[in-house]
Amino acid sequence: MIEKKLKIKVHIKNNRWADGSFPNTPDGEAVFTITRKRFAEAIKKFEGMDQHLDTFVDWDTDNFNSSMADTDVLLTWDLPMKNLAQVAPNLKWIHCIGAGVEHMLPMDWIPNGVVLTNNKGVHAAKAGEFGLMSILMLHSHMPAVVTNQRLKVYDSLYASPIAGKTLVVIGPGSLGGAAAKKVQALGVHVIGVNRSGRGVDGCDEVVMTDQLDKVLPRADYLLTATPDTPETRGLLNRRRLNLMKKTAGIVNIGRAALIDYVALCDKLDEGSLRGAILDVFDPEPIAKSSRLWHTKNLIITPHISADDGDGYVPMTLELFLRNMQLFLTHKPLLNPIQSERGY
Ligand code: OXD
Repeated sequence: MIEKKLKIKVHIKNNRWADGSFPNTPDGEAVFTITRKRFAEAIKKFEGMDQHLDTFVDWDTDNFNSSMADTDVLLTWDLPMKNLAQVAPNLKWIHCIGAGVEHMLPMDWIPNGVVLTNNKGVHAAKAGEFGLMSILMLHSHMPAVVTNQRLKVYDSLYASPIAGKTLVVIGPGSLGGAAAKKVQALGVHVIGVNRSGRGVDGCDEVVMTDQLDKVLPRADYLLTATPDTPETRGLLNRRRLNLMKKTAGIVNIGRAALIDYVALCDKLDEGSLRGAILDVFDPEPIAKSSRLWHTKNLIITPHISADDGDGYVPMTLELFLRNMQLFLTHKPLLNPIQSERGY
């Protein structure tokens, strides 16, 4: 039961697209914008909720300071963090419309008593399909086929069904776990790598991160789906990439900082990996001068692996409003970020 109380002011901060920002394309802006219409559509499923909310839809920081003065809840990708307690003295909860919150690190700016939540779960279905597609593409030599096509090379690259191969997933959480389940269903042996070593659906084995060196040489395929934190940054360095089979393929749908892309490009160019499919970069968009564009057996996808083009905002709002029910009834929120961990 939602108890009767004064209205909760929700400030929705949308971002106009801009290079080097989020979103960084006009298409991205269309996918991620929370319009008044989309909000009204989503709230229909939550009977009586609208009478508790006073919602202000904004762009960038057009009205940020004036509106945040009496805002209780902020729904956004990012925000000006400086002096937040003074700018928004009533603020109690910030929901980030992304899964990754590395742009908010370090989280020493969060005022006492303010909870930060993220969009975990919204990406799973799309990431699962994209992960499965990418592993099958690597298995069928598609990065090499595309490279050959550019070079007008007609080379027959055969592959058998994938059953019996081994996939290592670094970060078998919401995104990586969804991909693991789909790939495992094809008879692939899946090894998860996470901080705790605790079992995960879709993984036949799970090892702790400190066992990574032991499992990398077993990987026919490697899928990485980690947040960008001090612990994950640079984890897949040149030394570790060198532990992998020459025939192995790599997919990254998490964050670029996990992998040494220079070392990866070296290995791809010299033919000591089967191929790679990378969806995340730093910076995004990739500079026109980047070596990535012409690296052999590399397929670039522009950060589209986990974002459902039609469903992203409806799913985000469904999660946000479910959380709002908890907020209104003073219950713990879903997806709280642990600021010291950074995810
Ligand atoms: C996210 C992403 O963090 O799509 O939401 O990368």
